[in-house]
Amino acid sequence: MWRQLLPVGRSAVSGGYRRFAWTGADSDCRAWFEEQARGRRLAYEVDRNGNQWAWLGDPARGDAVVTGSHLDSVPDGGAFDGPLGVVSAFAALDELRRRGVRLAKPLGIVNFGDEEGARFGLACVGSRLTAGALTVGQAHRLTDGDGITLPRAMEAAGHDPDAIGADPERLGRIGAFVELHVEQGRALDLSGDRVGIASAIWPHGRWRFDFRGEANHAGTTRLADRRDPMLPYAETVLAARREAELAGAVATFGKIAVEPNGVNAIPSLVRGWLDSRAADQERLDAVVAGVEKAARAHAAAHGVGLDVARESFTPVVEFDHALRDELARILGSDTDLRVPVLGTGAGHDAGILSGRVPTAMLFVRNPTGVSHSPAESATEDDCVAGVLALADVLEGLART
Ligand code: HGY
Ligand code: MN
Ligand code: MN
Ligand code: MN
Repeated sequence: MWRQLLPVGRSAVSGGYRRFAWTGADSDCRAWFEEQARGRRLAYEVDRNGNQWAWLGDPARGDAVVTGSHLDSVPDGGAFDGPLGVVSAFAALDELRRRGVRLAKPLGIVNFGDEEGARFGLACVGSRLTAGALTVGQAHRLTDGDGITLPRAMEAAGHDPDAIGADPERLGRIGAFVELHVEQGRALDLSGDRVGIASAIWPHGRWRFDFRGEANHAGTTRLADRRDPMLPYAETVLAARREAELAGAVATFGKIAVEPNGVNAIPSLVRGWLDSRAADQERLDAVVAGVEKAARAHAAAHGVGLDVARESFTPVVEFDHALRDELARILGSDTDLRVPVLGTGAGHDAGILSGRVPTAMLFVRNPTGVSHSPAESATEDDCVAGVLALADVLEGLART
């Protein structure tokens, strides 16, 4: 199963993945999901927002136990971020069938669309739409780097963009959602454990910094006559690192757009995106305020204009304590598996659903700790431990 998915959207050069929402690679991933569902005689459907669902039992009965994750990726992403959760969901179902478990509740497997937001700039579009955390109007205005809007991209992939919208009835039928995900960090590697349970997702967001200067000739414009936006941008990137260190948080300027983007032209515009995350809101606010203050001072010093806009924000997510404790109880009975509880700075669909549906996450050890990179890794043994832990959890939550 895993091997069939591996080649989809993979670069022969870097070994990284490029599976952007509503592209050919995304369609191939969706075809794989449908094949896995139908091959297991599961009821298959695509919801109004393009998320894919596979059901054992009728979800209309309610109190369903659902597991899954996403199949899309960041540019040049790793093999496990997202797909491990979806593959493990199907493998855990296979394990329940092997055990002969009789389920008292409907069991669902989901692939949430566009979790990474790599194409349209907003993470978790499929789950946000379903949860009503993104309006139809906001979604229709999402546009990719080539000026293609989300509705047009959906339509080109054969999905009706006018059908999108909140789906409270669907969420109302879910009694528990458990997302298994490769750990994006080294906590399990350092603690020597194969599997962990998530306690919380840090508050995090994305801010856009537009530095507006004056395009001019790189060879003939005296330094004193320049209004070069690249300079305050560079100083702001360094300021972000200092602010993050001060607050014990993280801050990243990982994406930049330059106009006119010519080697021999002083830019007219430098657009940079800040991704910042912290263990609590106070620290996050301190980082963003500090970066914005520094950016305004540096822009003014270079005679450059500055606009700052918050593009997305996700408040802290404390996962459902009762469900988290239930997972710990279920897994705790599995004597040879210690299962620590850990927080994360990574956003997930589980974070979006949390608060609307009892939600929990399981993490599988990543020996490199690296993610959003081809170097992301997980050993076969740890992946199997993750599948067995997920099967235990699903059995414990859905059994007669
Ligand atoms: O950005 C994130 O934290 C997630 O991987 N989408
Ligand atoms: Mn990711
Ligand atoms: Mn992910
Ligand atoms: Mn996720």
